[in-house]
Amino acid sequence: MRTPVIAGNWKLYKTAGQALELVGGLLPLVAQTKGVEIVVAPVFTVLGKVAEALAGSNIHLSAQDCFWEEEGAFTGEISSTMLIDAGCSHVIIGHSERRQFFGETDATVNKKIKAAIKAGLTVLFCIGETLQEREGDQTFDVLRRQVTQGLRDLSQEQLKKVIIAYEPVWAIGTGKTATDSQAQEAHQFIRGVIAGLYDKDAAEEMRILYGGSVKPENIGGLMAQADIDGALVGGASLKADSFAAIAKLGK
Ligand code: G2H
Repeated sequence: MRTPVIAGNWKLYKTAGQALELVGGLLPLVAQTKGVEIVVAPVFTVLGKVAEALAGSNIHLSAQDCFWEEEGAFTGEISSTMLIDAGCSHVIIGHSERRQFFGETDATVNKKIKAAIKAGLTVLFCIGETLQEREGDQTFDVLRRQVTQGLRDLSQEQLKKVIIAYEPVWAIGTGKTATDSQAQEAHQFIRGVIAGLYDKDAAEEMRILYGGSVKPENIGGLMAQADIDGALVGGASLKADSFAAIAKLGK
């Protein structure tokens, strides 16, 4: 059985005070929520403070990105070891906003995933097609390429530290969610790619999350799909009540 994951990607929101207020509201709401891996991903500058607030709780801390080198002359970057030092157990890598606005490629995603796993982090590895790619009937080619290249050279043992997040770019922050069956079709395809790259056991174990305008109103239908193991939530993770409601609907 795959433990579901509900992860909140706070993106570029929340100053320290706002982040602590959100966590303070969330902690009591999910304290009794069991059988779901709950994760929040604030901005770098508040990681340490949020880590202190989450200590001893059932909420895991994630960063939104990391660099592939451990240290060196790389102005502006943060390494996986530094994220662990700040209290993180997870990191998001390859989010479509990083691919779109910050030059992230399948090759840089692969380097980051390898470095993060080597340091001991669990990776939330994001993939997904754009609207143009979907309309051009390229969805499955794009997903296969992103999975194959992103996971290149990872052993089956290392793969256990990876959670895939399928986020169709056209559904991110737009209010347009993929239908339950569109999402299921993509998730099933991704699981098949993992089976081809590794084996059936690896595919069965892989958690595959859906992301893109997930809300309390649509999480139930998504979670009812056989290959959907949770959600990466943006907008709806910025309020304690909506994120807690989503976490409670995890299978
Ligand atoms: C997709 C998602 C979180 P939202 O980016 O990663 O954001 O739920 O706002 O579409």
